[in-house]
Parts: sequence; C-alpha cells; structure tokens
Amino acid sequence: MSVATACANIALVKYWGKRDAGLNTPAAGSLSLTLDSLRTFTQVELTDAEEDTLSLGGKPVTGRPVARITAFADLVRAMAGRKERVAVRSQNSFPTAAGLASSASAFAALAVATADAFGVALSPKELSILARRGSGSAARSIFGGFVLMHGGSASDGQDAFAEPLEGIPLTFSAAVAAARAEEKKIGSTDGMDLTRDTSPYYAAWIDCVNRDLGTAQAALREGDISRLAEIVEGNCLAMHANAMAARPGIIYFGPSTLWAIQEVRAMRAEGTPVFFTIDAGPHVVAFTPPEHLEQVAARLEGHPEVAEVITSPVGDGAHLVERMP
Ligand code: 2P0
Repeated sequence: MSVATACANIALVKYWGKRDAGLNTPAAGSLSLTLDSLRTFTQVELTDAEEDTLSLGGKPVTGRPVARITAFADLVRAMAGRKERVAVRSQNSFPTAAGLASSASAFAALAVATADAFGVALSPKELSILARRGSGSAARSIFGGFVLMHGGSASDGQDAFAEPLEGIPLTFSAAVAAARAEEKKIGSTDGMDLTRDTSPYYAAWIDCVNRDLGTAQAALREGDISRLAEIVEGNCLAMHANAMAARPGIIYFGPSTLWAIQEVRAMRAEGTPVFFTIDAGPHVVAFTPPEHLEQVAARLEGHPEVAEVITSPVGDGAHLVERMP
C-alpha cells in the first residue's frame, strides 16, 4: 500500500487549450505557484478485484471518475507489466464545498502513489509526464514553489513536462476568496475544447501565453512585483476574454468575482503589493508577500457571496507519506 500527498497549484500564466487530447499535451506552456493549504492525500492499494475502485473523502464513487482512474492506472500497469487492480482512497485537506477541488493535486498524488504501489521508479520529470496524462495542471503539482510547464512539440508528449523554477527572489502567499457558488458549470476540459473550436481569439491567446511566459519569468527573476502583477492579471483576463468569446460564451465569473478584482486593485492603488488571478470558476486568488497576507485576506471577506477566504503559504512537491491523515 502506498500513500502520497500533493498540493494544488494556481497558474500565473495559464493553460487553456490542448495540442493532443489523447496524450493530454497543452497547446502552450504555463507557470504556476504550488499552494500548501490546498492538499490531497491519496492511498493506492493493489487488489485482485475485478475493477478499480475509488473513494473520495470516505465516500465510494462510481462512473466517470473511476473510468479516469482506470485509464490512468492502465498507464502504470503497462509500465510495470502487471495486472492488479487498484483501490484508491483520496481526501482533500480543504473544504470541497467551496468548489475548489482540484484535479491537479489529485492526479499528482495519484501518480506518485500508483507508481510506488506498482514498484515503478520514475524521475520527477517522468512523474510530471505521467501526472499530465491524468490532468494537465497535475504535471505542475509534482513540484513545489514556482513551476514552469513546457508545452513541448514532440508527438509522443515526452517534452511536455514541468520543472521547478529555482532562485526566484520573491515569495508569495495566497488568499483565495472562495465564492458561495456551486459546482463548475462547464469543466476545464470541455471549456478548453469549446474555446479552441469556436473563439475568434484563440490563436491570439496562444501568442499571448508564449509572450507572457517569457516576461513573467523575467519579472520573477528581477523581483519586479509591479511588472508581474500586470502580466498575471493580463494573462488571466485574456484567458477569460477568450473563453467568454467562445460560442456559447463561457462565463466563470460570479457575483463576488468583479468585486474581489476591484478590491485587489484598490489595495494595490493604496500601496499594498497584491495581484489577482481567476481559474475556471468564480473564486479570486490574491497573491501577496506573506507580511501582507492577513490584511489582504481580511479585506476579501467583505462580500456576502464570499463564503470564506482560504489563506496559504507556498506548497512543496508531491511525495510519499507514511499513512493517510
Ligand atoms: C491552469 N486551468 O493553468 C488553468 C487555468 C484552469 C484555468 O489547468 O483537461 O483540470 O484535465 O488537462 O488540468 C485546469 O485544467 O485540465 C487548468 P485537463 P485541468 O491552471
């Protein structure tokens, strides 16, 4: 039996579009920060049962999530030349009610635990490639801190992997303004495909990501928070503009989203180094140096549609642990 943990990550330069659906390669690279407070623990046990099984937060799950586990475990079974089924138990350390459940932490933890359970020794790069097959953003959660995902161009997907960015002279904590809403209306995979197929801005978006990857890394290395804020917010808004321009348009923002954007910008105008990003949902994530976290988090609590503000320091990479918590 093998148990692993992994953290979610939030992209500063976003992944929104696939190159190859079968290998789950991204159309461009991305850049993220791993967050400690959004953590998954996953236990993998090999069994002689007929089927793979999955429980999430102690509740048995059937259907599509199990099919994804089976497709993923098949990759590791093929590497190991073994046939056992897996019994997977997974739980998140954060409130799933907030709608923040992340496939990134889930598949990163699953990659580490499944490889270990089948006795397959993989390098961090190989684990990142494996995790990507489960979910694109999971490739980044193999690593802690700032992480760069390479979009790659190879037809076998072997150059689409993440690696940590070392030597960055900045540290950020995150305040996540978790909106009261709701399950996601349209999942990331479907949203990306619809955007690629119907948005008139899609090609410009990919160009934008390729530019932002270079400038964001330069801003990080120079410790230039103002420049980084401009790039990260611009990249996030470009992703959403691109998705909104799909047909039918995809709108992830909720009632508290614009309010939180304005609060973050107001705080910045008042002199606090803080900037926002938003994923495929209504929650606004504010990044700020740790000494400003408390003040930023308190300010983001002030909207009736914000259920809670989850704060987090930087997280570490996916790794094995002794047992489930
Ligand atoms: C990101 N997101 O870069 C972007 C920004 C959501 C918005 O990566 O289809 O669940 O499983 O590879 O990893 C979410 O996409 O997509 C995501 P799949 P995934 O974080």
